[in-house]
Amino acid sequence: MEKNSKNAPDFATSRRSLLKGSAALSGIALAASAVPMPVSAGERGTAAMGSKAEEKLVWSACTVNCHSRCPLRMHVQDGVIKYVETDNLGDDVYGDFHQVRACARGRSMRRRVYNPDRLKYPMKRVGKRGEGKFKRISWDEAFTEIADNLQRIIAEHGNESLYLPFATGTLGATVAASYPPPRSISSRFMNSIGGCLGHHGTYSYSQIFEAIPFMYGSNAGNSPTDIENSKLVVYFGNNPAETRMSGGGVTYLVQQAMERSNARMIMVDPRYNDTASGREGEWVPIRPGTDAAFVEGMAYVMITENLVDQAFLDTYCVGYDEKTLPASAKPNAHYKAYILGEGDDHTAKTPEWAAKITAIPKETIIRLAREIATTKPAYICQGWGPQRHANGEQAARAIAMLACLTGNVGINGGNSGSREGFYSIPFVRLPVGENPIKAKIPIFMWTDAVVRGAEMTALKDGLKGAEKLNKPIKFILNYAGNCIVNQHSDINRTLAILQDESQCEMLVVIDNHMTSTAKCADILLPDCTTSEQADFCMDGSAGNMGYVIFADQAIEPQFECKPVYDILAGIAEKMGKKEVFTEGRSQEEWLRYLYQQTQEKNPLFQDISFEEFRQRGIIKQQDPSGHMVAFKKFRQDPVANPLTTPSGKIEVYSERLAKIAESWELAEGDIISPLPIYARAVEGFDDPLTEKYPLQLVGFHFKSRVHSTYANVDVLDQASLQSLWINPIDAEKRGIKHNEMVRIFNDRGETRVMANVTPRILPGVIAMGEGAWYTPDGQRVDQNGSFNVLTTQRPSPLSKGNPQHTNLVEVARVGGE
Ligand SMILES: Nc1nc2c(c(=O)[nH]1)N[C@H]1C(S)=C(S)[C@@H](COP(=O)(O)OP(=O)(O)OC[C@H]3O[C@@H](n4cnc5c(=O)[nH]c(N)nc54)[C@H](O)[C@@H]3O)O[C@H]1N2
Ligand SMILES: Nc1nc2c(c(=O)[nH]1)N[C@H]1C(S)=C(S)[C@@H](COP(=O)(O)OP(=O)(O)OC[C@H]3O[C@@H](n4cnc5c(=O)[nH]c(N)nc54)[C@H](O)[C@@H]3O)O[C@H]1N2
Ligand code: SF4
Ligand SMILES: [Mo]
Repeated sequence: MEKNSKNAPDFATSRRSLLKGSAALSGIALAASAVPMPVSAGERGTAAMGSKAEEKLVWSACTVNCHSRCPLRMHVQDGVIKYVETDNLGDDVYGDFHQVRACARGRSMRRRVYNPDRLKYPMKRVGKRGEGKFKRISWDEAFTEIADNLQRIIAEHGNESLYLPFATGTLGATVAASYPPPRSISSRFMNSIGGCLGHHGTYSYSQIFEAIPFMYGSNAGNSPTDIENSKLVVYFGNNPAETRMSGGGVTYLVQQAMERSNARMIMVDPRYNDTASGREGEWVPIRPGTDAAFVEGMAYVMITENLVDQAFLDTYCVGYDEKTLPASAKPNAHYKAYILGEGDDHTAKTPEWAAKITAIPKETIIRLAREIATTKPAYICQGWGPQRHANGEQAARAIAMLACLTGNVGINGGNSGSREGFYSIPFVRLPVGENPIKAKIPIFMWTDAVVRGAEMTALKDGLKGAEKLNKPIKFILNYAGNCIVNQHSDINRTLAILQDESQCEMLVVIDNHMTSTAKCADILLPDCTTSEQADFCMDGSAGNMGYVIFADQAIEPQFECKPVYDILAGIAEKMGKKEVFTEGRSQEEWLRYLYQQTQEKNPLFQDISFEEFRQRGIIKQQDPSGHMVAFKKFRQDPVANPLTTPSGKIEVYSERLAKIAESWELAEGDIISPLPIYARAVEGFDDPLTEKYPLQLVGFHFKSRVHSTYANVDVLDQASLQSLWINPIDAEKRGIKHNEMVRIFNDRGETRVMANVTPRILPGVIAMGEGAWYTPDGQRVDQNGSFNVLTTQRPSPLSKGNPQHTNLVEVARVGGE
């Protein structure tokens, strides 16, 4: 029986049936507080006062991976969510316990819960993988089929052939967390049946997280609230107005802090992004993948004009000049020699040199070098755009080098050049047990592990924890992720791999919606949404304010959906592992248990009972140590408080990287350098492939969705349409007009979308939001601006991460040649 369906509101309008760009819909702003509702203002008032007996108010949350987490106050009547509000607690004063107000996506949660794409009951595939043909089965049949296959595959290939891919749909949850493995319910399940192949890195920040610790020992950054002490904010590819949108996010804090300090903002980005637009700062358009060359051009000016912070470089760094160069390095292998043209390449990194690579005029490079060197403190910070590239590890370290050259590390108002830091409240998480399998693949290389797992090695493929793999991946459990198809690179390659069923023998998908990954499942299981179960939600990036949300159950499970906890317990039971998995607890009992453990460890919660927390909905706390200042103690006393690098100092020259560069088997064109310097990118602006595909295509994380989640919510799609940003110069060359449909293509695939002809993007570069749902036409041509038909599965050199912003393509009018 499809229970509850009779009460559900009718959101059956398909996202594609609304006319794109129609005047009637263009007025829907992302700031709109709620979806169009069959509830009058009067009724809302009554509901809020609670005088209608049948209406209840339940605190829930949006737990997706946007790096915020927002409380949603669900108004429920007759078992149906009638409307959605958000945090209304606190004075909303900056520096105090400000409100964690949800963005328009979270406020449209009803349209995700009551979506026509909702999965209703367990299903088994009957067509080809990806075709989306299924038959309905019972939960018992599903559990048996999965357990039988797991037992067979474990017997034949061992637990190393089982895999959990990147899957961040419920990253913010606690019992139902889908990621990361040390906290996720799916790894608790795997560990209770003997473990699985592990992974390292993430699609978010593989390159920077691998690279920057070679310099600093960690990735720490100052909290954005510390900008109130800054004179200058220098952002490289950082766009909090779109990627940290809510009251729990960074954008509000940055605005408030900049108002206090009156700091100027310099935005280095190929796009005039939403964070820069409308401000009095400066947009520095840059060719994708060339940030390191920009830093070098500025370093040349700073060195030759005596503007570097020499005392800082001498005291805190290794390898800036000959004085601190490690003995193992060649005498001219230091940073200063490289910049001045005294290194092995005999090329001075002059502003003229940098201008040719970056497309930033040399006068701008000189002017900005002087400004950044002399305006202190400067908050130098990068988003993860510059590092999601084929040469992203080098770019990330190079940007951090700018913070070292100017001595901005370890001080209030400065930053390490890494991404912002944030505070989260210590809270006891779901224990996941131990994974006995130690081998870890780079997270981005799972398709290779399916095809040639047994050939993968540490030196060639970046494995950690083992020299080589013994088995390819044979079984994938994909819970709350769309990174099998939509979010992984080169969709056409992935689909071809999956369609050979002798390779990956079973793919189990647990989701709420019929996504492109779900269409490939062998067994497809319908999960409850966050609104249909109780959990804790935490770890938003709210600068120096942490918070935890009690995300209670607002409505009954829809249709035949079950919470993931019960789903995995059901499979574990068939394998004789139920007790190991559940330890005899229900989901509610786990919540009570984790809360009790937290109360014992964290005084903040001691006087708040579980039931009080449930009523209160959200608990906030300021970082007890004020603004986070990365490497503050090291700056104060580098001898007493060394970094965790081998030398204890900031390693401008890294001996460890020198060794890796020598010993690893790198693919042709891959560069790992001991210095934080520019490396050419395979498929970069000067790749010979530009003769065929002359445009650089960058991606960005888009306000109308969180990756592919919320992408099937019609009003969000209409509020901010998927489009291709293209400069008028490039559009004119191709006869492309604004709002006209275009084809974007390369050897890997093709997608179609509307052109947004705009001067907000550098000529020679085009950009498109990532995450739109893959919608093929049967001929491998995507019809919906789905990014990953164009991206490559060739990993970056050091972290073997996803270079999804490095792509060469061509664009043409649909119907043109
Ligand atoms: N081209 C390109 N590709 C990219 C990126 C890029 O910049 N460019 N970015 C990469 C990055 S940084 C990331 S983090 C990844 C993100 O990739 P994913 O982790 O795959 O994120 P989503 O696309 O949001 O997919 C989340 C899935 O979880 C499901 N879901 C949501 N809530 C629930 C729930 O309560 N229960 C269950 N069972 N399922 C739920 C959603 O329906 C959706 O299918 O994408 C990567 N892919
Ligand atoms: N609304 C929304 N918010 C999100 C997400 C979402 O999908 N939607 N995803 C969340 C997740 S999981 C993540 S990992 C983060 C992603 O956070 P980021 O990785 O920081 O976001 P991006 O939009 O990929 O990149 C930021 C900016 O970098 C620019 N950029 C690209 N290449 C280069 C380059 O070579 N140099 C320079 N200087 N700039 C470059 C892009 O144009 C973009 O404006 O966002 C999170 N927040
Ligand atoms: S998408 Fe992110 S910012 Fe928006 S409501 Fe959800 S958690 Fe908050
Ligand atoms: Mo991410």
